[in-house]
Amino acid sequence: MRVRVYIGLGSNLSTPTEQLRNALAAIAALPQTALIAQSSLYISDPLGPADQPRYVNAVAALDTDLSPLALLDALQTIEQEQGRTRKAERWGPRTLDLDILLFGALQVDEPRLTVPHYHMHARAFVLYPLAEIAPHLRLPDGRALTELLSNCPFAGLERLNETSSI
Ligand code: A4P
Ligand code: MG
Repeated sequence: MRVRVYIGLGSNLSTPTEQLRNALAAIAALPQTALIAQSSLYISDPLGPADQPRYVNAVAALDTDLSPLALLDALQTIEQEQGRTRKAERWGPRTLDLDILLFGALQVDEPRLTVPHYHMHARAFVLYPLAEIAPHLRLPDGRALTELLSNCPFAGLERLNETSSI
């Protein structure tokens, strides 16, 4: 059954805008999946260790027949293909991070997968791109995206135009 899914994309190494554009093309090519919408790219101040480059973030909407874990596997394969190496440091720099933000109205709490993504409700670099492509969205717990945005300043974000590259 087709489910509407939202993916958060992030990168702060190796030409992040290119990483995100390549990842969006790879997501669009996934089996049993259609890329429905993609937000603008945003530059954002790093959350976590401050001694790392600024991030580029975006959000994509997909419709998929894949199960949540099959989609996670597919996204992790894309991360690996784009040179991601997992390091011990939490929230450290990375070439590509693909997070499943929402999977329809599903709530998942498994060792490999927590959905909704645990910090999405408080992250400007997730909420503002999400609002661009799904302004009327509600989380599975009933909270409206507009309500989350009103508690989350746009500070530290910068929207890029389509041809910009960093
Ligand atoms: N996992 C559990 N739930 C999910 C989900 N909903 N989507 C598991 C994707 N993966 C999920 O992820 C660790 C494990 O989480 C995966 O193996 C998967 O089974 P990871 O990508 O290896 O680790 P991580 O991303 O370093 O850790 P974490 O805690 O997920 O970090 P976040 O929350 O992704 O934050 N600052 C800015 N400005 N922009 C950013 O994008 N990103 C981070 C990473 C830190 N600071 C940032 C940004
Ligand atoms: Mg992650």
